Amino acid sequence: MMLKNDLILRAARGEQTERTPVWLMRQAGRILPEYRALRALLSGFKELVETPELAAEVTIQPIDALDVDAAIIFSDILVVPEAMGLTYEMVEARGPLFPETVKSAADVARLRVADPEEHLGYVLEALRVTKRALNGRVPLIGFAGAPWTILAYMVEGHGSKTFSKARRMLFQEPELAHALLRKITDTTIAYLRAQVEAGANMLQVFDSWAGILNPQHYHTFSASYIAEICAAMPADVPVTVFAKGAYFAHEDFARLPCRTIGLDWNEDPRKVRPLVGDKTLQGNLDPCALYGSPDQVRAATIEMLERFGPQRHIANLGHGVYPDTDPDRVRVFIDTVKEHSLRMRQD
Ligand code: 1CP
Repeated sequence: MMLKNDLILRAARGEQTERTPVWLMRQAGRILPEYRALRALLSGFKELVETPELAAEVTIQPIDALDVDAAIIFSDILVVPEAMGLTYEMVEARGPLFPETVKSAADVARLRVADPEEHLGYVLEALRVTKRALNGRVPLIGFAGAPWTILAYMVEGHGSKTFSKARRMLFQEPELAHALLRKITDTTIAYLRAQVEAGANMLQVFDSWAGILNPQHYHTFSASYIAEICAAMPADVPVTVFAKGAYFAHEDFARLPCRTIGLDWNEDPRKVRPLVGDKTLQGNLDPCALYGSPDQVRAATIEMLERFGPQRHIANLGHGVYPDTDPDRVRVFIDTVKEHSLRMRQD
């Protein structure tokens, strides 16, 4: 299947593009009325994630509604711990909850390295259905959580500001942490490779809790495993690593065998560029900028584009779009990227 729009793939590979590609983290979800309408008919989040036709439908909604340059498969990073044997619940308006957590070597021993077709077949089927329905309109992004971020949920059991149980394990029982990270990494490598076979054109690794580690721990317990994952991917599939808050880890980023580094809104791309070689950068508008007036959104977007420069940039927010954002402001953001990035190439 020939892609009609491959801007994001070319930008990720570092090739020249005629304008800057744009998509939004969490573009499929509660910002869209068509998502909320479908969601209201269902028992919950998991039904949506586990029904391939429905997951495909909400994956494509932002392509129709927002005209973004990529689709990201509708799923969650927490399907991986579940496939390994640790079931999650998605508590309405609160977030994920693991009734059982990992506390001991026996707990780690009980977990399996998941088989993608057997334990995550519903995600792979959603990718196949989405791919067919997209009919080459835009590339499809597959994703997984970084092993450290997955460990954080498996040990803590739910979201947390500090994830102090998980960080405590790194200090008290580093060997146990490594044993768990090993199993998560092996599962994730097989899972992401299977996503590519099922139709993903590029991949993103979300290390949402990178920023709470000290630099040594980040290097040892997170970046090293992400590097292994990137190295195990097919050479023609660009990988983006988004490690939120890891402004201390630019040297680790530079060495990662991935094409693109995602930046959150605390980072200045002008400072990061010279530190990461020829990698492409993704990001990084503050999601709160979208609460401004249309003129304010336009101005903030233009300022962001100028900081990144015209090439080797994939425009996005610095984290997921907040659910109460007005889709019309999102459209202003997207249209401004398209118009202004053309203009940047003319003068
Ligand atoms: O019913 C709902 O609408 C629940 C909200 C929701 C949604 C829409 C959750 C619960 N997950 C998702 C989908 C999701 N999760 C996507 C979909 C594709 C997209 O449009 O982008 C993606 C990429 C994720 C990835 C994800 N899940 C991350 C990494 C990215 C990030 O935001 O940092 C994390 C940390 C999660 C865990 C998770 N799932 C859901 C929530 C509320 C959370 C965060 C919990 C916490 O604060 O710790």
